[in-house]
Amino acid sequence: MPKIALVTGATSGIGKATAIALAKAGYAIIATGRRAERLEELKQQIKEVPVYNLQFDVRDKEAVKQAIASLPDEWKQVEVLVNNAGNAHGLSPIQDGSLEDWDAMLDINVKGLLYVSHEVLPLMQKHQKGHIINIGSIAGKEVYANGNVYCASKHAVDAISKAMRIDLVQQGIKVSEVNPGMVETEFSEVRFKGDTERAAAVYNGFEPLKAEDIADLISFIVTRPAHVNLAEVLILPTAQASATVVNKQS
Ligand code: NDP
Ligand code: 8X3
Repeated sequence: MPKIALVTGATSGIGKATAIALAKAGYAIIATGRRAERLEELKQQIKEVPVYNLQFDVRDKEAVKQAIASLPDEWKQVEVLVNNAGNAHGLSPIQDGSLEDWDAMLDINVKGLLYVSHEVLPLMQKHQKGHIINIGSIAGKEVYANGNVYCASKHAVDAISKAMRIDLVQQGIKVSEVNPGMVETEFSEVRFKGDTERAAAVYNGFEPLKAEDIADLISFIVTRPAHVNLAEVLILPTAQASATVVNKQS
């Protein structure tokens, strides 16, 4: 069995592109997400290495526990964990926010990342080796109007990543945080609850990042020599200078 990478949220966007890129880099892939048919399609698409699918909702800690425990022994030596599953839900001033949206963002982006890490870390600790890549965001470095709870969830990912790095350094486990700016994926469709026109408008007038750009970066990060850790990377489209400053042409 080649080295193993587990990617959460591999059914779409950054996670899917990362699974494909890491497979090209020679990693066997554990692909996770809720949409089983998308996981199956990905498995068919990746020809280079073995792929193992785990379908679960990262919000459900029992399901996370059971899914990781169910891995066959030959799949248990996970070397790379990409904590990618997450989304924004809504874009409203705090006074108009929806409790369901707030729960979704904090439960998925923060608690989901913790639940998955909690189950995978013992597998890494056993071998005193591993690399966790947490997908944060520019929204974890800055806040912007109406981004309130999404920004809070990504600031939490930033804090958790720094804390993980401190707690795991004695065990030889690397922790990296990748903080993208605007990437055209299903992200805005989810944020705007299926309003594809509003979602597409987010990326009008400039060239956003592609999921593959983030996947390339993750592939680069995990293939550095053992003594090198790219601890934090902010990656932006050329047209983006900050969370709110974008050079739009139209
Ligand atoms: P997508 O909507 O394209 O992908 C989100 C992925 O997360 C899907 O595979 C989805 O799988 C998974 N996911 C969502 N909720 C759950 C859940 N409850 N349980 C399990 N899996 C879940 O968006 P992106 O690829 O853009 O987003 C990936 C990460 O990148 C997120 O953490 C996002 O915050 C971050 N990010 C995105 C940016 C962007 O501009 N696009 C910029 C900065 C960061 P499924 O629905 O099948 O469960
Ligand atoms: C996604 C990037 O700027 O839409 O994390 O919040 S942004």
